[in-house]
Amino acid sequence: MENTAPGADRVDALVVGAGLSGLYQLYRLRELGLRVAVFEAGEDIGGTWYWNRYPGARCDVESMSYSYSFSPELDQEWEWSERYASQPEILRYIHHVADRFGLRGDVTLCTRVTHAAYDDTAHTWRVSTDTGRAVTTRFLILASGCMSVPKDPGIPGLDRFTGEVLHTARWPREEVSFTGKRVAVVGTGCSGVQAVPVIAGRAAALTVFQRTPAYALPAHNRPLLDAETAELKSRYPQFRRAQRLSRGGTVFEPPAGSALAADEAERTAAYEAAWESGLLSGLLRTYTDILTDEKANETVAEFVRSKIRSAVDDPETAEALSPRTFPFATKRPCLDTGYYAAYNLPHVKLVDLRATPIETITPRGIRTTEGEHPLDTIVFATGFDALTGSQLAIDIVGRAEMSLREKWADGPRNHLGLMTAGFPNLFTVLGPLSPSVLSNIAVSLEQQVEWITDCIAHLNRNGLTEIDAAPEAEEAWGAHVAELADATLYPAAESWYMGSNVPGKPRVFLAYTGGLDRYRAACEASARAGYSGFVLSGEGRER
Ligand code: N01
Repeated sequence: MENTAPGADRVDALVVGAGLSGLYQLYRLRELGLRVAVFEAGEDIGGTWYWNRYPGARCDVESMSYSYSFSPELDQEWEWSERYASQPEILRYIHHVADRFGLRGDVTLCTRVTHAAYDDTAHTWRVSTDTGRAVTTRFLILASGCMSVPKDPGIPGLDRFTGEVLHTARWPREEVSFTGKRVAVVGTGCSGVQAVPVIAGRAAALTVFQRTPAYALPAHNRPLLDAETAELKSRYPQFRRAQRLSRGGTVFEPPAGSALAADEAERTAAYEAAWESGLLSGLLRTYTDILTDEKANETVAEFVRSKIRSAVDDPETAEALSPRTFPFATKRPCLDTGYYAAYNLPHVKLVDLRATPIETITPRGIRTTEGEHPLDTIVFATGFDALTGSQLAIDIVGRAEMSLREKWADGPRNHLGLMTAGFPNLFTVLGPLSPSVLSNIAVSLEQQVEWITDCIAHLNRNGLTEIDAAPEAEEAWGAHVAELADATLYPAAESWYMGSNVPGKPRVFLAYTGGLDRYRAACEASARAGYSGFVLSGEGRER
């Protein structure tokens, strides 16, 4: 009897991860009639939205944009309750999709892929897991997330702490009580910025340990009105099409003109309107040169600092919260609800780690150069080994015993962010050197999943066994991605975009800044040309 997924030891395609990308990849490959298995490390599906269930977790792209577009029926039947969906609501949506399209049956939970080795003779991948499963697959698709490996905070003494330790990206499923507790949040990126006001509302005392302040913009979140939902639904197909053709996966009027060409009053009015819009990219969309010209960027940076000064009562705290060491948006800005106002509460305190660094964690709290802060709970919001972390966490060995970890020792190399030479039939969704984190990932992931699905269909139709990135195309793509990034201010920041948040990680800009529209065109052009930039081989035909 033929084996079938998920219990099978032989499948046509193995997908790593059952988040938004992995589930859609499963749906698409099943449509091709393939036997597909999905392995998911978590106890349930949902990926990012399963793991990041910290208080305040919420999407920073509007709900009606940040959702699958592949099913017009799904678009019509699902009702979002808020402008920006909370983590529980997004997880409910993912569960709804999985049930509606019957996806759960092919997902094996609590199973982490640990090794994958390519058999150059059989043209298959041999994949093994932490549960002792071994599966042979023709295609291996890493949908393991662009931010799914939490970064070790690397602070000495942590194992001695006698209180509770939590990480925003590994939040427990059971309720965490902060009542009556002295709580620390370490880290002030988007996760910390979202968690701080909610924890402040529950804890007896909250101390925020900040190394680098963020630019946080107000979400102006609110319930969605029935009328606005109905209006967008009445034109959802056109809206979805516009999203797909857009630069970042969201629909907006492109900016016109330089910030420096505008006079101050005009500029301030534009920034005020953007601030009031509650859109993460509102300020970036005001002028064309915010991300390319330091002086233009500084006008926005100073505008945000002025907002911080007016929101925070204590001038010293306001100054400590004001970012000055990197240009606006060269680290991802945060969308917040009540972040700065939280610092006006009497039981909320900011510790500026630039002035008083952490020396160690003690059994009772955190000791900085200023003294010990006694604590009951420490919440680490210290981020991720982004973009390459989840791929390199798996010991992947391609042709000629080449390991991915060795190949990427100086930074990721691939063609179109999809395949890396020497690792045939291995695809990545939302991986490095693609628009991923610089776009609405709901739109990006659909584009990549559809490209991968079409590619596999093409191989099968033509009796081909393998596709691999061509080394020269990969070199050219890497150079193109770097050249575009170097023309922006992004490399000026130490950020997870640059890999520089993880000690020892190569400092390379990890995403494609050219826009999703341009990227999509490059992917489509390659496919139209019979997958130019890739080497296809097999009995059917060879080139
Ligand atoms: O992580 P981060 P994040 N001691 O890396 C600090 C997405 N996201 O989880 O900057 C003390 O941005 C670190 O300081 P520094 C979004 O794309 C989206 O917050 O390295 N501090 C920084 O302040 C986002 O960009 C949403 O000096 C330490 C913080 O920890 C990405 O995820 C919500 C430290 C880490 O910030 C990552 O965000 C949440 C140490 N040892 C996240 N190590 C949405 O709204 C690190 N830090 C969809």
